[in-house]
Amino acid sequence: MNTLTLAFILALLATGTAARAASHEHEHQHDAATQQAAATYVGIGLLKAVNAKDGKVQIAHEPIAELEWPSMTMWFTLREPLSKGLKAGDAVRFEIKQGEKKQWLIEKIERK
Ligand SMILES: [Cu+2]
Repeated sequence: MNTLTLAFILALLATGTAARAASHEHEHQHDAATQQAAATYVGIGLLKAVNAKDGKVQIAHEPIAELEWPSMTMWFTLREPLSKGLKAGDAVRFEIKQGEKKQWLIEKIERK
């Protein structure tokens, strides 16, 4: 990848992230606080890709303050197969827990 391509991708990411963070900020903070005791964290994001074969989804998520995570795009492992109603491009709300191997598991995911 050359420098110009990289700069273009970074600019795209920054634009999308700022818009999403602004629109959902309040609801996100409220949800996260109520889930903290069970060590389950709530995230809001955009479903980017689905790998049904390996049971994984890629999500561009907003910051998750309790985990000190900035907004980013990453893969998560699904605890259960994804509901057929969900597809790439959907805005989602999800709950995650860290598994025994330190991997992040999605306990629950639904269209937002
Ligand atoms: Cu992340």
